[in-house]
Amino acid sequence: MSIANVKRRQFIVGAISTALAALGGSRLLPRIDAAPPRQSPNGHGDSHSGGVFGAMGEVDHERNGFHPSELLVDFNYGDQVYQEDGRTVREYNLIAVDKEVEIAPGLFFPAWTYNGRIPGPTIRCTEGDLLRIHFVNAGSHPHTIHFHGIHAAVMDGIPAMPGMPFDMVGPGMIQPGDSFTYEFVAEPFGCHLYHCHAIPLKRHIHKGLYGAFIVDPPEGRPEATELVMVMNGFDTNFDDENEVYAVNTVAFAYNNDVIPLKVGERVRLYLINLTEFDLINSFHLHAEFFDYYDHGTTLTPTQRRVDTIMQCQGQRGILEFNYQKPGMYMFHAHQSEFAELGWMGMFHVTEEEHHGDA
Ligand SMILES: [Cu+2]
Repeated sequence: MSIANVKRRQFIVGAISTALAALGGSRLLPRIDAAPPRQSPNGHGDSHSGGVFGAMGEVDHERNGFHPSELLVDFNYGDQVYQEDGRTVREYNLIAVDKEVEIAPGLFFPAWTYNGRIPGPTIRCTEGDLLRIHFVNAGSHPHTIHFHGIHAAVMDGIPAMPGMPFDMVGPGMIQPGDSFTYEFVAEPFGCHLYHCHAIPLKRHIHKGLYGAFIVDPPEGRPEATELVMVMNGFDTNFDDENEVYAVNTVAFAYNNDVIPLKVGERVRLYLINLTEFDLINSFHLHAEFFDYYDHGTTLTPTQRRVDTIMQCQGQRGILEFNYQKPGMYMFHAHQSEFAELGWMGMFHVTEEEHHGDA
């Protein structure tokens, strides 16, 4: 890590700590009044209040065009759905657009996006459905969509190789202004992802061209409150290291808008790692344990009663848990640096119904 990087990171952490010292966490408190006290009894923060993570100011979610609380529960089952030859067909429209996204208060990132949001739409279907994904490249660079799953090479969304025929590698990079329809049968069931596979790959992924791809088993899964979290990071000075980390893009989003849960309700969390530049990312749940389904491709857990899992880039899985006691519970990357730079949030567990609102 260069000295410039250290300074950059120190600046961001410093800004966060300073902000909290100034706010004393008070901005958080009105929204989380059932939380344990986080400030000194006189209502003013003391010098230790930097122990609460957060960020100064507010991200303008309206300007971004998406809200992290909505991304959690926004499942796209198809822009058009119909039957064809005895099979369910789901059509989706994905458009690559360049867009400046505010990833922390006042910090704007020149992103490349699918449909103007990071992560892109959560594509959801059932195993065996036929998917038609209409891709339009309205961005300034060539892009593709590469889906994780089982499909023909021609639909794999990789760059074309010199001399290779179309039926071996497909259309290759979709140039600005061009379009292509990816079509395949959704399999296997699981928690998957899609991303741009244009070259240089790390730049195209890191810029924001990725999303969750959830394929439900034909028999479904037990009823649960379902959430999607895509772990990501942002290299704001383009030195191949991240300065900001998050789930669903906005640093500390779920500190500012805590995620309401009900005591005893089953929570199913689709977790996907799309962090570039760092070898692994992780998820740690406070004060509870979860079952984990690696890649989501099984109906029985691949790990039971763990409170931390790690994922390399592209790895993903399903967490299932339920909180037994009301309270405010943290979740975050267990790389402390990631947590302090934005990748942490809170579950607010109460006895009350929250009507599925996140
Ligand atoms: Cu791309």
